[in-house]
Amino acid sequence: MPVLPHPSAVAVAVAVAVAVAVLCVPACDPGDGDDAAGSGDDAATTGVTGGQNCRDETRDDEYMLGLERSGDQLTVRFIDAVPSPPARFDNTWILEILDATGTPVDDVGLEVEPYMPDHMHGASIATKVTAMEEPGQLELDPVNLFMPGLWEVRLHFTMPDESTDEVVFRFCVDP
Ligand SMILES: [Cu+2]
Repeated sequence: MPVLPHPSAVAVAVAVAVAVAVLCVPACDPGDGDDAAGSGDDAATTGVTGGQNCRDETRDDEYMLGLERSGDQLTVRFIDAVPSPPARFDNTWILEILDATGTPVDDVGLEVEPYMPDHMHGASIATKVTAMEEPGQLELDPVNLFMPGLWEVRLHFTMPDESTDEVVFRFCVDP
């Protein structure tokens, strides 16, 4: 008998949570004037959804030409990005791959994995990687960032000796 109230209490709590989540969609708009209540809702919603608002995103890289990120062995540098900065849907990037001494590297394999950490999904459109004439430069096309929010573009490298390295760029794309 004492067990009965618990499931119904849980059901009520879930129903309230769902109602709050639904109500939060318009209420969490950054234009909402109620700062005290609004900012709390914004923070919670941004964490869960990955953020509809890149202005508030702090985990992303600040895009610029020459932006570099390194793995254990390799450094990757942006030579070009179209569009610039990276944006929603299809992107074309030219990246330069450098070894630890800063020398361009040509003989690496690269698999590109766009991933949304907040939603735990990738992109279904595969990125084609083409070697450019310039030493160490690769064209990635398309890098498909189809959904607004924070994307990690994970670059999985395979070295000639079969060892692997990973370099990650993080970009938030607006709707
Ligand atoms: Cu997503």
